[in-house]
Amino acid sequence: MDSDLPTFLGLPEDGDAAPDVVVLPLPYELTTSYGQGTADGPLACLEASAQVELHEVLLGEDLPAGLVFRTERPWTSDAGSLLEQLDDMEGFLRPWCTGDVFPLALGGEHGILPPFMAALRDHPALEGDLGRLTVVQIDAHADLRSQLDDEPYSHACAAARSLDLGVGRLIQVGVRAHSLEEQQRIVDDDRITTWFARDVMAPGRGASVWDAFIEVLGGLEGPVHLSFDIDGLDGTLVPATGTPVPGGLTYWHAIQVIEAVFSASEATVISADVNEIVRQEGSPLTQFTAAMMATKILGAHALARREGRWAGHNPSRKGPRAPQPRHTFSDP
Ligand SMILES: [Mn+2]
Repeated sequence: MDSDLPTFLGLPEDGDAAPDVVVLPLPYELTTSYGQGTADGPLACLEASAQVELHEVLLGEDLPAGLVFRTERPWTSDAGSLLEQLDDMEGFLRPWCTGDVFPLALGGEHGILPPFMAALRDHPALEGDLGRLTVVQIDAHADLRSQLDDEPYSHACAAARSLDLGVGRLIQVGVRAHSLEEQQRIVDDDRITTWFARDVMAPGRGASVWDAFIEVLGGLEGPVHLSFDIDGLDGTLVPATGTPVPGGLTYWHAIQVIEAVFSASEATVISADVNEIVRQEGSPLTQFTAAMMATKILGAHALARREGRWAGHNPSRKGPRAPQPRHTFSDP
């Protein structure tokens, strides 16, 4: 990549080596309802990542821990319409969703999730069925609206559109700002389980609810995508994100979620995103927190590989399989 663009963790990268991990900056911002600056967030996160310690305690070594990391050039699109932009983003992500490489996207608005789901449709671990995928979503918001300001692809609808694409199961945690419509969808849609912040973070009894949630993550089966909206964290940790909300997860709660999903013995985390990153001026806290989370995800992935919980090409796959028809947002 260009020497003027930062690499993740500031590591030197060999553009000729086949990557094990690819970091995909998605400076996408179209529908943010309150804050501004998610388009610059991925770059801010990459810059801040140079200050993150490389040592991962669980690995007992420094990242990249023998893996080849690659930081891709940021996604860009000059498409005129939102739906065409989503098509472009799906095309940008798709080559990294073949099962050989672990893709970690840095957003950008949470609206990146539906194109990521569309790009995963050919992932060998899904065996042609997006219904095999579980999405674990850390978020202050449910993102289950049918539309926001007449826009069905608003970031406030990201989880709903992903389910519409066929995602089989959605597990949300940290939700504490949602609408009546979203509450109804959580109740009505059997695919959704929501662990509300008011339950898992309740003083006293919250600790046992949290333990029950972590146990559910440990029992996950099959392919998993981790979607980490940083506003799921308490607003004090990410004051610059689009819609910071008090009452969210602590740093250590988030670490526990990441470690639990990556260490689930019957599950494989095939992809992840950290989104709604906004550059904080005057203090690097927001982008540094995001960089810490992204680093933790890659450390957990490295450990999963070492412990044989990364399938790469799915061993259960039997012979060649017809590619899935490509999903187009602009011409569904
Ligand atoms: Mn979100």
